[in-house]
Amino acid sequence: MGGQKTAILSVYDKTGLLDLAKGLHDNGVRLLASGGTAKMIRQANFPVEDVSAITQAPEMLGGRVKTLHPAVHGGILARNLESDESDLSKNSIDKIDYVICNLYPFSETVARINVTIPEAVEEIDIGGVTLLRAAAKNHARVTIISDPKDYHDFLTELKDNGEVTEKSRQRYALKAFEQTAGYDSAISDFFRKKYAGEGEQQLPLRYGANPHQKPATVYAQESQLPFKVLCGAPGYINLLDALNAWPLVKELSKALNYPAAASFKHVSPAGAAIGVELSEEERKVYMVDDIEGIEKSQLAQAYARARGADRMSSFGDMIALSHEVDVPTAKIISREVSDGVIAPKYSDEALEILKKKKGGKYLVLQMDPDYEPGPIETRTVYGVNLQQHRNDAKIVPAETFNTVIVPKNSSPLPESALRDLTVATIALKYTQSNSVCYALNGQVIGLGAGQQSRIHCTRLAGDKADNWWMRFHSRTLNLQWKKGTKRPSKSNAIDLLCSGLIPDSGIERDDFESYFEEGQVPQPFSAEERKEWLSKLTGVAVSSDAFFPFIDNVFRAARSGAKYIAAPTGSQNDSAVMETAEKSGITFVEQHIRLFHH
Ligand code: 93A
Repeated sequence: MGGQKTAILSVYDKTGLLDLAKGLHDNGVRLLASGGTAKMIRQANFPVEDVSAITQAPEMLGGRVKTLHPAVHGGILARNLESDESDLSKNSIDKIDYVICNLYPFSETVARINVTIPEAVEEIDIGGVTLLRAAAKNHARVTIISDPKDYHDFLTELKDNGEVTEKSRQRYALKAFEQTAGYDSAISDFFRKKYAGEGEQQLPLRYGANPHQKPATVYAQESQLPFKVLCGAPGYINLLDALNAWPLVKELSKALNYPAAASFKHVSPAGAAIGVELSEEERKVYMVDDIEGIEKSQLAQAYARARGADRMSSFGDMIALSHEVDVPTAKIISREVSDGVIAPKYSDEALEILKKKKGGKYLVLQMDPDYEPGPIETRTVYGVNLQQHRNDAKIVPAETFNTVIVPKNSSPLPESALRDLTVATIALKYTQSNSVCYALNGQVIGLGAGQQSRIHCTRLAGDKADNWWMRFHSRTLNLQWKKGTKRPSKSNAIDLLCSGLIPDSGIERDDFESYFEEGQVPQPFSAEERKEWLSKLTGVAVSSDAFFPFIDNVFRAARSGAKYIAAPTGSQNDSAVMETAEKSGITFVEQHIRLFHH
C-alpha cells in the first residue's frame, strides 16, 4: 500500500459521514468500515472496504463482534518501532492511521421509561470503546475522531498539511478519553441503580434540596456508603448536614479527647461542644435538668451544650455525636424537635428510644468511624466540575494556637482558652463562610455563618453570644411558664426577652403573654440591666475563618467578653487590628490556616 494512509470508520451517529468519507477519499486515504457504516458509504458510491477485508472474519453474534480483531487493534496500536513493524509484517497487518468512531447511544436508551436490562445491555458498546481507547492510547501516531463536529477541522488539516499535527492528535485523544470515561460512568450509574443493594452503595432520595428537584440520589463509587440507615429515610439536606457534622465531631473529639456533639441546620452548626460537665444553671438553661443520669454521660452533656447554644437555630436539627449514643443522650433528643442523628454506634435501649420518635420516621444514621474520604473532592455547579484537595488541615490545640502576637511576651494560653479556641476553630472549618465563632466552657456560644461581610458575622455571632448569656440572667432562669407551654414556645419567648424584642401591644403581645402565668409576664430587660449583666460575660474565645479586615471586628468581640482571638493574618490592617486587641485586653493568636468552607 506504499505511503497510503488508512482510516477505519465505525459510527453509530452517521451525521456528516458522507462528507467525511469524500474528504478522506479525496486525500487518498484507504477507507475501511464496519457493517452499517460501510453500507452507507458504499451507497453514496465512495470506495470503501468492509473491516472483514482485513480481519478475514465476518461480523458475528448479531453485531456484537464487528471490529474486535488483532488485524484492527494491532494496526491501531503499533508504534513506529522496529519490533512492532516486524510483528505487523509477520501477521500481515497494515497500520491504521485514522480512527473515526462514535458509540451506541447507551445514555439515551436508558433514559427511556421502562427500559429493560436486556435492552440496556445491547447498547453497551464494546468494540467502539476499544477503538476509541486504542487509538487514543496511540495518539503519538494515530488520530482518533470521536465527534462529528470535528470532521471539518480534521479534513481541513489533512488537506492543508497532508497530516494531523501532534497538538490536534492530543486534543482529539483527550476528547476520546473523556467520552469513554463518561460512557463507563453512565453504564455504572445504570447498573448501580439496578444491582447495588439499596442503602449499601446507593440510596434513592425523595428529592434534592427542594421537592421539585427530582430525581435525587446518594451513592458511593467502588465501595459501600460509609453509613447505614437504621431508621427513617434521609433527605438530601439531611445528608449534607450529616456529612459536615460527622467530621466536625470526629475531629473535635480527637483534638480534645472528649465526646463531642454538633447540632446542624442548613449545612452550618447551630451549636457544637465537647462534654464538659454542666453546672446546675447550665442544665436549667439548656432544659436538661430533669434528664436522669446526664451527669454520668459526657456525650449527653456535649449534646445538651450543642443544642443549648442557640435553641432557635437548632430547631429541627441534624445531630452528630462522636461516641456510642446512650440513654441520657437519646432522652434529650427524643423530646426536642429534630430531623435526625448520625453517630458511630447506639446502645440497644437508646436506639429503641430514637426509633419511636416522629412516629417511627426519625432519621438514625450509623456512621463507620474508620471511614476516611479520599484526598480529592469534586462537585458539579451549573454543569461545571470543581475539584480540590479536601480541607484535611488539622487543628491541633498545642500547635495551631502557639503564635501569640499580642500581648508581646505573653505567657502560654491557659488550657481553657486552648480548648475553646479549638472548639470555635473546628466549628468554623465546617461552617459556611464567612464565619466567626465565639466559644466558652467547651462549646459554641455564638456563631455567625454565611455572611458576605466579616463584621456582620462578628456582630451576628456576638449578638448570639449576648443572647446566650442573657439566658443565664436570674430573671430568665426564673420565668413562670403557664402549665403546658411547649419547649419550642418557651425557647421563642426566651429569645424575645433576651434579644430585647418583646412586643408592646397587639396580637403579638397577646401571644407572648399567653405563655406565662397570670401576672407573671416578664418585663423587658432595661438598658442598665442588660449592660450590667453583659459586663459579666468574660473569658470568651473568638475564632475567625479568615483575617479581620478592620478593627471594628475586635471592638465588637470585646463587647461580648472576648479575651482570646484566633484568626489568620494578612490584612493591610493587621497592625491596627493587633493594637486594638492589645488595648482591649485581648490576646491575639495568629491561626495560620484560612478556613473558608462552601
Ligand atoms: O457490539 S460492539 O461492541 N462490537 C464491536 O466489535 C464493534 N465495533 C464497532 N459494537 C461495535 N462497534 C460500534 O458499532 C461502534 O462504536 C459504532 O457505534 C457502531 C457502528 O456500527 P455500524 O457500522 O454497523 O453501523
